[in-house]
Amino acid sequence: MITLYHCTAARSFRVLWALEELRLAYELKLLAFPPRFRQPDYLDINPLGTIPLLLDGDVRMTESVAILQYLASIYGPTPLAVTSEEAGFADYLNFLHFGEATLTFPQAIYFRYATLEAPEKRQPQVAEDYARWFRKRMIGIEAQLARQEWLAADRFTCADISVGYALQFAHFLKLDNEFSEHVQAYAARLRQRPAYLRARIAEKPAAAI
Ligand SMILES: N[C@@H](CCC(=O)N[C@@H](CS)C(=O)NCC(=O)O)C(=O)O
Repeated sequence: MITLYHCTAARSFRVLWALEELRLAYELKLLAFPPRFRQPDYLDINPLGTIPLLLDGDVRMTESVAILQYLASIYGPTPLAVTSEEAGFADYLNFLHFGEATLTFPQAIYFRYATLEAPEKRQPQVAEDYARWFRKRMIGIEAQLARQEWLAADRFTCADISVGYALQFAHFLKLDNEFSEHVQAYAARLRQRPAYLRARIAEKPAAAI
């Protein structure tokens, strides 16, 4: 049985969404955010203190995008992955990682210094710089989405889950006010997916380990 440690609306949502797209059975362990402070016993299971944590037999993984690749490889074949034989393979890899490394990274810094820290430790200038950084990096998907419905291989894939989470996080942080028309339409398409909606329902209960 797959076990996913998750906090509502955190990066682990990528994994939850993929589990629902793949229709896999899983146990969801919902934690209070940030777990390192609010659930210190979690550090016994994951010394990094971060989520996601995925357990699958002897497998133990902590990187959301790597987990998407793992699930699609181990529980595929699935159209969620693009193979090296397909024309969209390079786009697939690029956007898969763009979602986390280029889009979510500056959002996380913004979140920390605008919201998460205690008021006396907030850094408005740092927050503003990283908000700007995030907005500028959106150019990396705008051109692609002006030409096509999905980021790679003319179908919904894990690359869309990776970037889709960043767009959802942007909405949560109110960093989505300058999204282009194409990006807004893309975000709306993502939100209509049945697996996305199931994942949103699954993360609702405020349970804790
Ligand atoms: N690159 C990792 C980042 C994991 C990460 O930093 N997760 C955040 C939540 S979105 C977290 O656990 N933050 C709480 C903390 O660092 O204490 C991934 O994509 O999974």
